[in-house]
Amino acid sequence: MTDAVRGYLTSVRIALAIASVVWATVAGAAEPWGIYLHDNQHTARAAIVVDPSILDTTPAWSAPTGYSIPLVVGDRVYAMRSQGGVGEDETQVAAFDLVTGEVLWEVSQRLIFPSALAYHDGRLVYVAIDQTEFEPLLFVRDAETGELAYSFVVPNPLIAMPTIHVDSNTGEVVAYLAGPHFTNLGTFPNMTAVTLGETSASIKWVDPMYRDFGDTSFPTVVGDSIVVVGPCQYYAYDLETGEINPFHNGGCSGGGGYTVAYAANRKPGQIYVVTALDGSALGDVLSAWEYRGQDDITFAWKSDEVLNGIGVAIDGVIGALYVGAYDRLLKINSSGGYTMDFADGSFANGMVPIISGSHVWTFGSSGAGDTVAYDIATLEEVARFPGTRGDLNSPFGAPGAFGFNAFLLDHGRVYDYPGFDVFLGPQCGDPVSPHGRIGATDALLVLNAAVGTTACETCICDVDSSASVVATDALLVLERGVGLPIQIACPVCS
Ligand SMILES: [Ca+2]
Repeated sequence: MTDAVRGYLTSVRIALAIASVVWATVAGAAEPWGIYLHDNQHTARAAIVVDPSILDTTPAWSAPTGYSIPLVVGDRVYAMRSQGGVGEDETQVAAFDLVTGEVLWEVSQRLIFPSALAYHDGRLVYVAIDQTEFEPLLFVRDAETGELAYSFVVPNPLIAMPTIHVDSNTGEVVAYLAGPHFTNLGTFPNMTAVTLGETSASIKWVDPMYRDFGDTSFPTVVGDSIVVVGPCQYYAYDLETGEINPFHNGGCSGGGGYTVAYAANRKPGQIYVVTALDGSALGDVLSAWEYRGQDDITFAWKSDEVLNGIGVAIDGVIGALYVGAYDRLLKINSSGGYTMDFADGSFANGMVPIISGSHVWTFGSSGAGDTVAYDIATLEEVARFPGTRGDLNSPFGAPGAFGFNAFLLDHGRVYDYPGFDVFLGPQCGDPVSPHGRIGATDALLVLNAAVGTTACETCICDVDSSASVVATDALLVLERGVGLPIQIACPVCS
């Protein structure tokens, strides 16, 4: 390497170092998948578009055994490995690099039955029984460093997943915790609202009464309410006061629970419930409820299909609903509840499809099955990826989560099961498969893009964020590919 080239590269690196401050900000602004099913309405629909046909069909990396329910925020993945009730085992919480799988931080705790993680505003929140004090605690952890911000004693320990909601008027941040009333450990409130502060928390309200839902109904934010359901028994709580509206009583009772989805963009908004409507029902059905306020929730329609899914995905464009029914994936009209179309297949019990762009993703039924992506309009199969959670009995039924040109296949929250797999498409400086690895073929493609013989988006090939793809980009990719510690960062895709 000549002195002139070396000097040039040094100046490029200085420019990169300055610019990386800006890029870090931009990357953090990308729309996250910060909670199971993407959002507090549990639409199961990503805001970013991931095209399954451009992803490698072998994983770029896989998380260690037991890591499940991955959350994606920018270029990071957060996940937990639950001790799953195994007394001598510990629980781990970790942050991974989305592209390389590098563990950025990992902490171990002695916990009993931890909830899944929820990400909110730079923090991770979860609930578990502390094995030392034997107290139910809510933990708030800094997502950047993994440091514990604080813990707080809560009245109900067996939470599957907290829902973190910000009051749009006051800015108050509240965690809603749903759990079973009667348990082997004692009797607990079904629902608690906890206000989360910077350095401590406080109880906002508690519903001390017995209700017919358990920990498997993850609280869904519906307008000014929080909605949870058990078989035949549907409830809305006032977000602010905890006042309850048992808006449907189908005559049966028991625990358990299902997670409802909410279409907030409809007028009026519509709640979708997949469970028994009444004691005479042969199986779970999909019903829709119009929401005009905490005290005004009315039945709209029900589908006649018998389902084996536990939730729906809502298509944001035409409002169609996607749900599993044993050997069919159903596309259901959200205005009348009739079946518009279906795809044949063998779908996992308790599946919740997820949507990104114009594709709907599903789990196959057996452990040896695949995760399959369908075109949302035609229900034609587009791509399949090896692996599925199968028919395991778990309230977490979604195939996974999405990041930038990335799909994270979740094998389910089951003790000792494989960790999630990460399937990647083109990344910054990494236009050519295999993705997650930068090599000479990547540099060659960037060079071809620089001289105009092939096309490459700036978010993949403009690795110094100069707003154009030139020979310098190819050189930087080549240096990175041979192992030099070159920092590369591309502008965000338009
Ligand atoms: Ca590559």
